[in-house]
Amino acid sequence: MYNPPDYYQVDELLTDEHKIIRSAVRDWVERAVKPIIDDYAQKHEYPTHLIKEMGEIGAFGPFIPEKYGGSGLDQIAYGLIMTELERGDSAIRSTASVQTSLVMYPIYAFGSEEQKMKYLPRLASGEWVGAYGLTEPNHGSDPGSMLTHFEDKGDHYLLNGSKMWITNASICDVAMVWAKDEEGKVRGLIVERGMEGFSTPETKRKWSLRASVTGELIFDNVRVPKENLLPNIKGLKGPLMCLNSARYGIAWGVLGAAMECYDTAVRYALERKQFHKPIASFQLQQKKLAEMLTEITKGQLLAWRVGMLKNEDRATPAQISMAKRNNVEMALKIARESRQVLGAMGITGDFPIMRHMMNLESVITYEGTHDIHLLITGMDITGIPAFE
Ligand code: TGC
Ligand code: FAD
Repeated sequence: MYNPPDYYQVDELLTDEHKIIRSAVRDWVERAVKPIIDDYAQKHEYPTHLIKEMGEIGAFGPFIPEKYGGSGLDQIAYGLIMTELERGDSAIRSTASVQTSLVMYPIYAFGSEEQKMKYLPRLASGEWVGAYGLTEPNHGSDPGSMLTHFEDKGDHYLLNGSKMWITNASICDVAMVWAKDEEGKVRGLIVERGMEGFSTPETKRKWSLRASVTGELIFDNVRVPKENLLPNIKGLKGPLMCLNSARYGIAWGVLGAAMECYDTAVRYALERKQFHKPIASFQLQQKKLAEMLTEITKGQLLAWRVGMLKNEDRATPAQISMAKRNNVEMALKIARESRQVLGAMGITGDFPIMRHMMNLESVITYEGTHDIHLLITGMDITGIPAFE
């Protein structure tokens, strides 16, 4: 039975509703994700059958109002759901992050009422899968230099360009695409599968997030209906506001990966004997476990506090960057240390550690690299942007 660490009784900071939601998602992950996920990762395949189930358990749009198919929950509930999903695999949490924070959120925050009614309920239920196109082949950390653009052709927009490294690209029904208008302003367009000139080749041979689909979004003279433009946002701050929400979810999500690795390492250390004793009795192994628990506890408190600030609409982008950066690095270090506790067994698919470790190599890069988040903190301290 999984017994997550809670060294500082962070549970006491949660409501009964939070605990019920967490427990329901945890049960689902235990039942539907954990038994199959290693096979899918080994095969480099995405378990598409889980998408509808994720919709059913409320993993899509938990903080979106019920009127639009969401659950109307707070940010702590969103975070707890992300933790449980990522305990299963970062690929599962990625799908929920993209759907919720990067596709539903911009439609909810910047879309027309017609757009909200058309897209949000279908995305919430998992009937439609969303993708988010910001990164381009030559513009990753610097999305403001994007080349994807559209022209006003009177009764429609004509979209050209390409996006790369896009989660769920080849299985998406709708893509939230950020492109420049004729004045060079970044705008959001909802592109639907089936629009002529829109293709989504898959990126293969990944060593990380192998149970997730990654690909390109290619726009070759795509005619996008005018009603698919998000009316209420202009400029790079639009896509960056979506990232605030997704980065926040990641700060919680990676706690799940870290806890799963820690839990595996503790159990193994207590059972595995060398030199006639459990390896847990050696100081070097205890140091690893003690440091892991310390870092998880700090990460929990960061995530919880930034969530409470977010509930009050007071969390700054820089505070969110700090939580994402700290917690992802913490989880990656814990995965690496846990792998060592298991010795050779740690490299096999019999344990979840190596899979988490490889996944976290993507998580530390996407949604803003580790370096970019450090520079965001640096800018917040000094007032001086050091990006260029
Ligand atoms: P800069 O000039 O600083 O800012 C442009 C405008 O945006 C505003 N702004 C923000 N607004 C809201 N939230 C934020 N976090 C914001 N950061 C900046 C800013 O105030 C300004 O507004 P205005 O009104 O003055 O125009 O922009 P810059 O071009 O210098 O870039 C800044 C930088 C480097 C921090 C930013 O571009 C950045 O964060 N780069 C990293 C890119 C990134 O994170 N990409 C992620 C792609 S999506 C993804 O990875 C999904 S993975 C999905 C999964 O599977 O889970
Ligand atoms: P680059 O920007 O080229 O950076 C390369 C290196 O240079 C990094 O170490 C970086 O930190 C460093 N660097 C860059 N600029 C600076 C600077 N100013 N100062 C110091 N160092 C710097 N994007 C989407 O839009 N949608 C998605 O759904 C999505 N899903 C993804 C899924 C996966 C599996 C992966 C791996 C990526 C995904 N991404 C997605 C893209 C991701 O957001 C980018 O990879 C990320 O923003 C970094 O861009 P880049 O890879 O082009 O690296």
